Amino acid sequence: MYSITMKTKKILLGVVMTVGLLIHVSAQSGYMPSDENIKARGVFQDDKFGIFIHWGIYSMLADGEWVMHNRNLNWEEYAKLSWGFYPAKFNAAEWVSAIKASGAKYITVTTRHHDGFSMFATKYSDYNIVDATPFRRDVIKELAEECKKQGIRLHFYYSHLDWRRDDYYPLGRTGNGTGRTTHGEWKDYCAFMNNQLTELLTNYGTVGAIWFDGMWDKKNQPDGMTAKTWNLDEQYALIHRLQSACLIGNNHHIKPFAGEDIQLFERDLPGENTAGLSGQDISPLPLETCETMNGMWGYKMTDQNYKSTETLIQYLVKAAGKNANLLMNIGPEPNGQLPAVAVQRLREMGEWMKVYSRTVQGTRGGVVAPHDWGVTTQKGKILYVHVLNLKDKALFLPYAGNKLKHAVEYQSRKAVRFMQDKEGLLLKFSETPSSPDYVLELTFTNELPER
Ligand code: JFZ
Repeated sequence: MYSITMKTKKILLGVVMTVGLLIHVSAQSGYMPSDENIKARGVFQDDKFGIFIHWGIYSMLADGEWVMHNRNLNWEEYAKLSWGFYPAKFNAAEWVSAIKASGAKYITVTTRHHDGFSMFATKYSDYNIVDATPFRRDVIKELAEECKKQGIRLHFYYSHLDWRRDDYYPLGRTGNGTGRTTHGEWKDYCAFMNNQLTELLTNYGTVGAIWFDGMWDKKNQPDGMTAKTWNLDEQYALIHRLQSACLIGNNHHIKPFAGEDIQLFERDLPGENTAGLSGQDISPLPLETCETMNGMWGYKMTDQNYKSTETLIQYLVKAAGKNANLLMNIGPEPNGQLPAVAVQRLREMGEWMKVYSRTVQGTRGGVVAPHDWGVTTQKGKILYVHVLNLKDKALFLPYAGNKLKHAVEYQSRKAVRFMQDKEGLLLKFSETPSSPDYVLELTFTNELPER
């Protein structure tokens, strides 16, 4: 009798310990986003448009943010760049107002990229903008204060991958030629990241999102893409504990892990994969795709191949039609200025947004699926039809079951003739649709369903 009880107790204890361990190990596995987090996801989707900033000491070499890896630069030699980094023309107020003028609602800035240099004041490494440059200013702090002042949200890019530290070990596919001869412990690297994330989520006010990147570096290792290897459960739980509304996104190019609040795509709209980086399935999380204005993320002197304002507007509209945000990148110059062409693009996008922002921001992907001719967005009973590419003076929309009350050209408010039957709607235009985006506003009798 006694031995059975003991045995039962032991089993019970074992079960309790296992459950405890499971809960501990996978802290974010049963992740239930807080009410504030859910609300922040809605705000994020309403924002629709953000500006990505890739800036670091690599900008001085003017060959993109991958220069350390691409040219196998020795980590000790590369570090000497920092003592020449004096971005005399950096002015957070100018950045934020130029960005705001575009209609973008948030900025995602690189706090630490793969080269391992921290662009903020950190106690956990001397290799940072305050301790290792003559500039000695915490540009992330200045940006955070200015964003708050001008009412624009701030997101932090944070690299999981490091080409410099020796506790980033075992190495992955990149950064093998930066001259590391010693190696430390992976667990120390994980602790280092969490310490820095704690600083970023404690010292800079409200952080809209943490944008992780670099896990893909260990794709070649059997466990290289697991939450366990990267300590994601603890890391994500820490972030949500510090700021529960902070959205976590990770540019790992695979299905989101538990604890992530948004799903990221790179250089392609969700569902497209022309760049070969975005083959992942679309999850129910809010979506964001990032794209460069020219061809590179970090400043590259020889890359002046900027996309036209028309292309950028159409890209934003297409993202909105696919229910995704667009994060459009700028690589500031070594002196701290945004490239003049980028500022001009921002201004021109802003001109368009002054008129059309309501057909994009605050909307969701429309009930009529994206097509070659364009996309739709919607809010309540209103469907915005964005005709991006059509030579005809008429357009058929395969949507029935909701009576159309009236249709107008968005800007001129001129009525658009239409016919509706059980197969859908035929819209007839008085002119051929104009570029970059001929927008129609359709008001229905009932709320539009989600696509
Ligand atoms: C990543 C970064 O490496 C890049 O520097 C930039 O920050 C961009 C937004 O995100 O881009 C990638 C991601 C994955 C691969 C290459 C570049 N990959 O899998 O080889």
